[in-house]
Amino acid sequence: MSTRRKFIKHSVLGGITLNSFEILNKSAQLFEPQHRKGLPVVIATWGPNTKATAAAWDILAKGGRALDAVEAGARVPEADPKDTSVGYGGFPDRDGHVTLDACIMDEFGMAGSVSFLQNIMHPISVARKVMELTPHVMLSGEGAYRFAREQGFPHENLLTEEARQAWENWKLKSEYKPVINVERHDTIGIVAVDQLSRIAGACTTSGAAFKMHGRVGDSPIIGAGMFVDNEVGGAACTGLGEMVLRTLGTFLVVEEMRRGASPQKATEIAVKRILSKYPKQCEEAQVGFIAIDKKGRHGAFAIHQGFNFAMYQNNENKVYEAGFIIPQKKN
Ligand code: SD4
Repeated sequence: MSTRRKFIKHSVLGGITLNSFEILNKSAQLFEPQHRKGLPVVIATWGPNTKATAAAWDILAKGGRALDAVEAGARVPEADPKDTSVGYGGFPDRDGHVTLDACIMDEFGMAGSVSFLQNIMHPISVARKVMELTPHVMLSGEGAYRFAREQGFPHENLLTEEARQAWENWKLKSEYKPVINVERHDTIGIVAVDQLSRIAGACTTSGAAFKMHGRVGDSPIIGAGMFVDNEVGGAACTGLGEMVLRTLGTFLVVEEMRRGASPQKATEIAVKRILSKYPKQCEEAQVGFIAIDKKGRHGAFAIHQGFNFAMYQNNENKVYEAGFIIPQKKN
């Protein structure tokens, strides 16, 4: 792990200036991971999601389909009450409602998505049903809920006591402010390539904590929170969805890989696109991308230091630090 990446010292980068960009452009290739290849492989945003990559690996190792693997992986944090940014236990919006967004994509380029879904623990599985059983890509709100119930998903209260308490505390000031790398977990984006080189991806979240009621982020939007193309590879992301929505970040990552960029370089390009358009917002907000290509090479990059990811490959399930542009402030 320690030899896996060479991190550049960023002490020269006090803030985000034009000079910083020039330095970054020169030094970005130093983040290039020393690639292992090898299929199958599964990669997920955030370290605690080794449990999700393990669930996905159980399927991949037996020769299973990437689509089944990413769905199984995404369901792990969805059911975990301790994970406060996905599914059950997710922090609510400012009115106290847990509202969920998710999307999934298979090796045929088919896609399914749900947004603003309430009281259903596994939005990723509802998204898969939208993909497989309807002529549509996306169902939202009440319609998504009704469809889920018709498909046999139970109605559940997803607001845990811990999340309710956090909401009560938030209401004391009612300040909405993006917080970087909260507890080092967040939205799960997960991408897998199976033994037959089939690529699939999934993304599921309770969205930004204490968001406006009705707000939908990047996570259920194909090409924003997640995108795969079976010819090329796949990407997923986490962080402040508005910045990803405006740049269609994961679509950009996959298109850059199509044009020949390594997964690492492609994630760096997507982060730099965001940084160049919204430098002020980037001082406070985090976005991190993960990517893998059809050969099983991977990459990961974020605006701020502190983004990590889980990857299961060659029988090893490990957590790695992503490359970044802005180093953590020293206290
Ligand atoms: C969103 N990207 O709703 C998601 C949530 C997330 O850090 O990853 N928050 O904006």
